[in-house]
Amino acid sequence: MIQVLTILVLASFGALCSAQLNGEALRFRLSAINLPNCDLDGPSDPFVKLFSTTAPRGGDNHRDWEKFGQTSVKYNTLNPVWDEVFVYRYANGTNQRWRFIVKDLDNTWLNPIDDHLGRVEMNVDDYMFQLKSAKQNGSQALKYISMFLSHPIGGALLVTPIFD
Ligand SMILES: [Ca+2]
Ligand SMILES: [Ca+2]
Repeated sequence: MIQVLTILVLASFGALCSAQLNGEALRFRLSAINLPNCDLDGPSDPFVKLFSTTAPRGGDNHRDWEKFGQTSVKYNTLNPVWDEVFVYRYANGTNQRWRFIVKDLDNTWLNPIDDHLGRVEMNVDDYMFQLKSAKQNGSQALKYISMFLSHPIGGALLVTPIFD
C-alpha cells in the first residue's frame, strides 16, 4: 500500500514538474477602451486586478482564484494604457482561466469603496488559439486580443501580447 502511494505521489509530482517545464511564459500588457465613468468630479481612475484558476468550469468558488498581478492606477481616464508587463506561465490543456477585474480607485473620506468598472473571463487556451490564428493570418494584423467587459456591460479590455 505504501509503495502504491509513493508511486502515486511521484507520478503526480512528475506531472506537475513536466507541466511547469513545458509551460510557456506569456508576456502581455493591458489597456482598456470606453470604460464606464463612476466619478462625479471627472473620469474614473481605473486599475486592474489579475486572477487565474485551473479549477474545472472556471471555479465557482472564490478561493479557487489566485491573484497574479495588479496594474498601477491611471487617473482621470476612460481609455487607460497600463505600462506594466505581466508574465503568465501557460500550460496547454490544464484548464487555465483568467479573470480580470477593473476597478475605479476612490478611497476618499466620502467615498471609501472603489467602484467596480467591469470584469472579463477567458480560457487561456482560447487566448492562445486566437493568438495563433492571428499570427497565421499575418502577424502585422495582431495588435491585441479584445475582451468585452461585463458586470456591468461597457467597454473592453485589450490584452497586447509581447513577443521576443
Ligand atoms: Ca468612483
Ligand atoms: Ca475615482
